[in-house]
Amino acid sequence: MTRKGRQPSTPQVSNEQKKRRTMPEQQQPDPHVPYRVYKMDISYFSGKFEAYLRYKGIPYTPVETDAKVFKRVYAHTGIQKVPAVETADGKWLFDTTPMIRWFETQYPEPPVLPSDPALAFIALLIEDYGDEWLWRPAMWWRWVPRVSRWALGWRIAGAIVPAPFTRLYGWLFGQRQLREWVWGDGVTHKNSDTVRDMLFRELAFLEAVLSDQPFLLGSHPSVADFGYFASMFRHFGNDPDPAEVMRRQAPRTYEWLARLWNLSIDRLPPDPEWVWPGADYWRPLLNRIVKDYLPYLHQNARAHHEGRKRFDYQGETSRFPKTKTTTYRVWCREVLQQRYSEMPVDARKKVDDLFAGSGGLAILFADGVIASGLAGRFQLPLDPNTADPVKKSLKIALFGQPRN
Ligand SMILES: N[C@@H](CCC(=O)N[C@@H](CS)C(=O)NCC(=O)O)C(=O)O
Repeated sequence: MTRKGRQPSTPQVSNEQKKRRTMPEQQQPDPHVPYRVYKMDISYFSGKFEAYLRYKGIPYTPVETDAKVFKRVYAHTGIQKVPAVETADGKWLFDTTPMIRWFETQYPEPPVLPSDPALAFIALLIEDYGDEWLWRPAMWWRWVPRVSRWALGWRIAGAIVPAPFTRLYGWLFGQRQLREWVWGDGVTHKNSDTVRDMLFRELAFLEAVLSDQPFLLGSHPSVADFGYFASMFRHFGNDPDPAEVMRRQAPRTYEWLARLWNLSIDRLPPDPEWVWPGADYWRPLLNRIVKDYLPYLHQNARAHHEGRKRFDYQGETSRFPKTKTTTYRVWCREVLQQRYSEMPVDARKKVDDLFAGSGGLAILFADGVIASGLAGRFQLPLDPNTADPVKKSLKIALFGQPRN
């Protein structure tokens, strides 16, 4: 694998799909096409986003990110993170959740949100849970086992620095990840096994739901699938230790990863058949959302509001002392509150009734709306005239930008 050798320029869609997606009925040429997608091939969120684009048949050219590309992404989006998108007419997009939202406005078929507003809200909530709550165990499984830390550190280093420095940089990067996301972020020797075991609970849930239907909410993938896909595809289904766990304990999940990655809509029934998450095997996940994830979002938002850089998270099944306060996740909570409030009354009632069995959704609104101050930042596409080209600090240039 050479540093600059992996920049395929072929759009990742068949000609048939291209025709279908790029020539909608309106006959207008799409000024945004083709998209350049800056990504890293072992990255959690790049995997999520590419799976989405592939399923929708949206033509794009993947560009593997190296130090130079990171610099460009930073200058245009203000954050050194992938995936990011540059459109053919020079617009920029970043962050998978608002990007998917924007792409849905451009390419509505097939929709990745169920038509029932109650189920659509649940899909968005699961997407967010997958994105944010599964990040910690994904970091644990990638960076705590030494084989994985060395292999992945080296792999990432190969994309960023020239050959003589890859081992050293890979080692430093592994240490940075442990400090930022594991031992420096509320994982201790006492709760380390709990974080490791979060994977087993997710696999048990996925195996149950996938034995009944091909995708989490029925016959077609929804944003709930893409949210879960992030950790499952590029981390748990890929890294040396959890990939073997998955192959042994969760073969249906392993199969779902390939199914989603290789999906084209011609192979699906014409009309989606969405399934309400009422079966018993959903309860453990609904409990985790209500008793762990939403309390985490609430406590994080409070800490943000009170100007605390760290807080002691306490949920039903876990405790993360001195975890870092994350402004981005204050924004995630705001978005969920907004989506909930946008639902018609009967849809809200349906959602409330479902979550009542887990203790109810009141926690989503505890202390009301706590503003992140980030709302304007995620209006996509970014406006090239108002976005200041951002200058990088030396710290970001040397150590990257782990936090949003
Ligand atoms: N919320 C963002 C997260 C993007 C993100 O965290 N990307 C990681 C790779 S998966 C990254 O670029 N990290 C750069 C770094 O750690 O320096 C999204 O949904 O796109």
